[in-house]
Amino acid sequence: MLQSIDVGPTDPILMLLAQYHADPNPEKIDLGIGVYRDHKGRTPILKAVKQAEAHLLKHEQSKAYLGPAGDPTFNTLVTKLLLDDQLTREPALSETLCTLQTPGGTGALRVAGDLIAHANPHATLWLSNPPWVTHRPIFSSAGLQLGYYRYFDPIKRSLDFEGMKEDLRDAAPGDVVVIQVAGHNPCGCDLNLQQWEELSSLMLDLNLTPLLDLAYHGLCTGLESDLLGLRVIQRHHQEWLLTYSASKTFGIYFERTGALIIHCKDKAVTQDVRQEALNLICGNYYMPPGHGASIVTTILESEELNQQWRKELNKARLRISDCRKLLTDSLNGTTAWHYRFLNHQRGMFSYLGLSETQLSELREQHSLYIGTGGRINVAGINEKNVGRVCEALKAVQRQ
Ligand code: PLP
Ligand code: TYF
Repeated sequence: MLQSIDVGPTDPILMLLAQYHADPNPEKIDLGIGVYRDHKGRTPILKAVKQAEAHLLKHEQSKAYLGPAGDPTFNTLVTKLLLDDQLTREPALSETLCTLQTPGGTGALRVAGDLIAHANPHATLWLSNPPWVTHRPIFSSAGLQLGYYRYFDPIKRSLDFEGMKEDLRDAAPGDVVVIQVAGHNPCGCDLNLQQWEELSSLMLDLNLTPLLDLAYHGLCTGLESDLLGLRVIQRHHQEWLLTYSASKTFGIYFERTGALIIHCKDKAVTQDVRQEALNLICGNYYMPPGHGASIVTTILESEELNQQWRKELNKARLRISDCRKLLTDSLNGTTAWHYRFLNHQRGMFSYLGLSETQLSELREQHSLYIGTGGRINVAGINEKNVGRVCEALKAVQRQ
């Protein structure tokens, strides 16, 4: 039976990582997969995380099953971390909210996809063009039909907001729009306040539901300012979904920690949505893994660890922005291209807009590994490799 299996395409991020590992060149450079790196190219464990783990080792009482919603304390703390006080403080408002711990942001996206497909099997889910490459398989596996809205203008190399609005006018009532809240993967450009307001009223006019995806909280402009778009949606919309990844923000990638937060129009709908989400989770992974959520809970519950985590996160954010400046300064003047547009990009990624031919030449001739479309993990740039990165980019642009 299994010999007739139809093999789909491999995830391009993982494929790039495999090519990087197979490259024998000791000078190879990985600017592909989106993990934070320090100045030595390492992905360190935060001190706050180590201290939380030491605390857990001593005080954790049980590892009994948590249930499909995960740890209620984690869910409350994450909700408070992300949402406007007003929603979490007032019991009448919090009755329209439901938070579920999930296996990473990816798990939250998949549960959201299953829920949408269950609620409206005819819904089209709108993704940015270009999308985060993993959005496509996650939502297709949930059985959803996909649409794309323009997001990146390849000529101006910035957000194409007019194109985005124009394309979304083709959406049907009941469709869902996936919007990344901060640090767009792969483009590195986000909506400003006025654009969020405009987009919100467009979605209300067209009866579209926003699905906000937040994977780089605190790594773009700051813990509060990164939530700008979420605040706008919270203020104007009755129905929205938020998928949250703690992977980057707490540096706990393989612990698979995230959450799905859903806001519904009233208490009765919220109860039904929550119950159906739990049913869908039971038919899938049954319950999320516990350790990462225990780390986040321990950090957020302790004043001291909370401060330590905020300090470390801020340091990482500032380093990313220094790396972007280092790359831009080193590139400007060295090639026919002007790279100042990179300085307007935010978060872990910069997007160069490179062809497949250029990308394979970078890999084959220069051992430089860059993601689809020319997505660079900016945190992978350091004083030691920046010269070689610039030389390689210069070489492929001569063609
Ligand atoms: N959404 C976006 C835009 C991402 O870039 C990522 C990856 O980090 C995720 C969601 C999911 O992250 P994870 O499943 O590792 O928590
Ligand atoms: O885009 C990236 O490189 C990271 C890594 O399901 C990643 O977000 C890739 C796939 C995935 C989760 C994380």
